[in-house]
Amino acid sequence: MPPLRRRVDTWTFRASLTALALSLVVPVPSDGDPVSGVEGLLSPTLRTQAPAPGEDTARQQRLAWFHEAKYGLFIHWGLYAIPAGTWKGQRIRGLGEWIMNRAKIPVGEYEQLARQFNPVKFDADEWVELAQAAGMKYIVITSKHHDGFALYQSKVSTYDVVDATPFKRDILEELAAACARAKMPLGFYYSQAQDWHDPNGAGNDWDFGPDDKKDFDKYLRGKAEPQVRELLTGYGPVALLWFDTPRMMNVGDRATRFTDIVRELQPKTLIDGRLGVAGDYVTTGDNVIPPAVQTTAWEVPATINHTWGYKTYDHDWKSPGAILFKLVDIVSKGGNYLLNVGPRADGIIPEPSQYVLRSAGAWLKVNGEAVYGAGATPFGEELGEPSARGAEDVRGQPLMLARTEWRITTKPGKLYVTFFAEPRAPFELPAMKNAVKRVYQLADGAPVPFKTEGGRTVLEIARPILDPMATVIVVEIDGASVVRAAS
Ligand code: JFZ
Repeated sequence: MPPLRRRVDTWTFRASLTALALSLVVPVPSDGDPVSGVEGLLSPTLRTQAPAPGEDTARQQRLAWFHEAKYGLFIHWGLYAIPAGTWKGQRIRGLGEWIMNRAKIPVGEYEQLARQFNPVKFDADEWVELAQAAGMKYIVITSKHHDGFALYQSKVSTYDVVDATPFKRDILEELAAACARAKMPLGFYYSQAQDWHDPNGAGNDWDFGPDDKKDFDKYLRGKAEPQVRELLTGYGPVALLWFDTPRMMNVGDRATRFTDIVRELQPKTLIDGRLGVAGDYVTTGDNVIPPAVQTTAWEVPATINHTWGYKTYDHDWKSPGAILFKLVDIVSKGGNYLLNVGPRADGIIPEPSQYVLRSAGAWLKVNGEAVYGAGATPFGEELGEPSARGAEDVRGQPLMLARTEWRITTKPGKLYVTFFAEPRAPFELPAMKNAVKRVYQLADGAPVPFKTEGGRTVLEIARPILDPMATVIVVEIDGASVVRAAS
């Protein structure tokens, strides 16, 4: 594996701080228009009430596989992969999958793309193989994005891959079969509110006028709800439904109608945090990693470059080391990482994103024990510290400065200390009451000498450090979990 150095993205941290600080007090825009600066806000559902007590146990059971999985593959694919960021010779700013909206492309023109959609190189088994090689434990694909085009055969609309394209193959059916063969949980992204193709769907004001003049429930009942039923009845077990941008969903029972459909048809299916009512877990803002441990289940949807849908000219890929730092950072705070690829119009996942995913996957093959099913840090000092000058952010919250040298993840009786840079020697763990039984390098089992000084465990980590990208040291302790001691 090439020892590419991680790049520390301080913007992520600052945005995430704001997100967490704000999430419970500040009204969040009803929509996540990703190009207008709302990145950094948690999805609105974090502000909604806690579920009923009985509901909580059912939810915990549904979430068991999700907590074990930790790392998933997001796939944004649709007609937008054809223009891939350029319309009539103009590069269109913003996200690739938003091109219809950003360029105000009339429905009649955009839907012509369907006639060109012929991804002859699409091979569902190859996509699943990539996810496996990447060490990812679930897949979520766009079944219908905001543009309204479905990647499967729908009976309530002909604007889908089987009825409207020369390809005529049901992509979700093929992917579901490949996932079933590989025992890979599969979930579907579904844009429940925005549908720029339907006259009554939210979001398309250039063809259909303002949203508040539309018969939005006609769209929900005529297209969105039946399509979600189709997804839950035609493709085997659905691991989760990933709703998004809940515009106009907080009226009456609009959001709970979807919850009811999901619970009725597949009670084990997870619901993400962007339906419009609380789902099974919290979805953070895109690419936003919270600054501290979160106790509710949560997931970060994230990009490797800066777009979800493929754009020919976005080459700013994060390195494997940057991805691994984010993954371990997220796991050490109790979350999941849903990392995106945007396949090209021919069905091939861009080579640079494959390289990043496979490289990180090679590391996970050796060090995955520190990630899968692992719990959050019992400490927190390693995550960051408040600015020494007492500075505050724009919202009056203490300004936190991220630390990025190491992270801790946990399993009963074990601490996994992952170093992203060679630590100072000797390295001191934060004080704890537990006795330390054994310390070793995860990758090769080599013992790490240690001693205890005034309640603090001091590790003598070999130099140069085993893997300069990320080295995991396992600390076996007495007792299942850390009992903190005054430092
Ligand atoms: C949404 C979509 O609009 C986008 O195309 C993509 O599918 C992404 C995963 O989700 O964009 C959002 C939604 C919510 C936030 C930001 C971007 N948010 O809450 O910060």
